[in-house]
Amino acid sequence: MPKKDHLGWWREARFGMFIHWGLYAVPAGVWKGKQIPGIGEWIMFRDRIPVEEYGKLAKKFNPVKFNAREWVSLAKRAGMKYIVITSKHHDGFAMYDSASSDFNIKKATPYKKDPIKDLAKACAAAGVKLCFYYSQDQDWHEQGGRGNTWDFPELTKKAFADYLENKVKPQLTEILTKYGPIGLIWFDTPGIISRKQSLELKQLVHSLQPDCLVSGRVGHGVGDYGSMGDNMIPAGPVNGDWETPATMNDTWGFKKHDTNWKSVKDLLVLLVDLASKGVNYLLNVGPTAQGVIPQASVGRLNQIGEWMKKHGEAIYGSKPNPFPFEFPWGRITHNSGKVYLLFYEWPKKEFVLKGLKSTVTKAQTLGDFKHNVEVSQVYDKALKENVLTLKLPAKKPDKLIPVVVLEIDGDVKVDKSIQQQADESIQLPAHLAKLDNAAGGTPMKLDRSSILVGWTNKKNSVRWNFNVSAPGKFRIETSTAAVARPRIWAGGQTVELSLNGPAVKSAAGPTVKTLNKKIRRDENLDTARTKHLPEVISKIGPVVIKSPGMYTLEMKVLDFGKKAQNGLQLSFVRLVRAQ
Ligand code: H79
Repeated sequence: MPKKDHLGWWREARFGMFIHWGLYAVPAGVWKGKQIPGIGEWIMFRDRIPVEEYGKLAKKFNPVKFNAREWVSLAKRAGMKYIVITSKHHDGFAMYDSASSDFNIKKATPYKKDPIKDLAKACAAAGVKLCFYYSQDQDWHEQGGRGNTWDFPELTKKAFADYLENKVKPQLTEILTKYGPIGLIWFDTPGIISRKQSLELKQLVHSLQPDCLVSGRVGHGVGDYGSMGDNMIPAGPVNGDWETPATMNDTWGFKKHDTNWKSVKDLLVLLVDLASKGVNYLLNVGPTAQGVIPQASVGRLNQIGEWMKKHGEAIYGSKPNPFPFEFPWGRITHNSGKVYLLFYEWPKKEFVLKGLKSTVTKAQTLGDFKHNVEVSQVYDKALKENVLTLKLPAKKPDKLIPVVVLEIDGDVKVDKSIQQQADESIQLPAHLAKLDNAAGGTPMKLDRSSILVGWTNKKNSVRWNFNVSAPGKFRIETSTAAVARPRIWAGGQTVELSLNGPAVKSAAGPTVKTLNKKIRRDENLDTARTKHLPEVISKIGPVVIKSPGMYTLEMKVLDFGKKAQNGLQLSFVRLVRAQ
């Protein structure tokens, strides 16, 4: 077993480079003149390419432009602390010199060299942790591996066990003994592997390199840390150690026609959002068959690196958002004695944060120009709120995500109750709802990405208590999610929202307001978080809140509709100021 603090470097790192490099970079998304939809490294599977035909790609794989030092220095410049490269993907091809399978880069390609050897050397020299992706369950090249049903229609448990013994374990032994210390093994897509077999692989890794971590996808929850789904950005806080693997466009392996690159701002938003939840960001590049990382990726990583150089202290080794909810203006991380405000939008002059109980002794912008920021802190007795006000310079201190660091006395203390935000919106995330599983049976629960799932019974309901300081007219918005496969959003439920307020002595009107609404696609939630796993906003209301005080919003489902196989999957509800 790894030592107690074996996750130390990984928690500190927060940001790593994923490299998907293999034979699939040769067709690069095109097979026999046709563009093949989906992720590039799945081309063999999507087009049911026979093993023999796919194997011929090796003859065309000659990455003469590969330069290990350039790749590693790019990762380092971007602020990435570890590199995870595909040692063998689902296609079964070893990207290193493997003694246990001839289907490898050294033996089968005109390149005739082992690029991993160079990469290991360059990583060691640069102080970047080298890590390996290894597909342990799917192997489309082997009779005993899972996935290839066109060459091998039948897969028995016995054949799979033989494949583990004859290919997986020997290859793991190779990659853990030939290249020096390895940071982690990134297993993927456990499918038919048994719990016992997952444990065997984990034990093998630890027996060869006790400090090498094992990714959650080794299967059966036995990994050293958790792995979110591909491109899954949680909607709220998560418990424990997690990592999200993510793409810069819509593929992992190189595809020449995929130019759907995320903006640098969106990539940074994802890094910041994940850091504020304590989740590592493993951002992918897909080099070409010549060994070149696409310029679109290089340019973006260089810009991310510029930002990291100036603002890295808000990311590396940071602790997550101390508040249990998110803010519309940006994200928060913290560290001993310091709270970092990372702004998606730079406020106009004045910025108000409610609920910070710690005393702020100093505030300053990070970056090239360190402005001292004027701070005022008051406790509003009537509204029972801590109010922090910052006078910010008019000029944005960074064009992408400016950061203000607050120095505080001791550990950060916050009011965890839901407050109306400075923009007068009220954020009611699913993870802060009180769940009433009145129906019994399988309860509603939060999935690993903090989305409420399993709401399939009309007897169940959810509710939030929150404090309103600035009453008025509000629109209610629900964001419903597609988290299960197929990843299509399914609405059509009819919900009832009841807003219960305090007893009002004046003639302020009714204190209970009920609204019904069919959940429909009023608008896609257009955020960096929801690019791959869509969410849909449905607008309800308006509703008028006449006086300040504590309110309860209760949500029920009157009808689940016809399309919603998974019931209603809720990300959040919010009240937004309506004119
Ligand atoms: O290595 C990357 C992916 O190849 C791997 N995980 C990341 C890190 C991965 N393995 N499986 N999946 C992702 C799920 C893939 C699902 C799909 Fe498809 C592949 C959707 C489209 C192509 C399978 C084939 C389902 C539909 C067609």
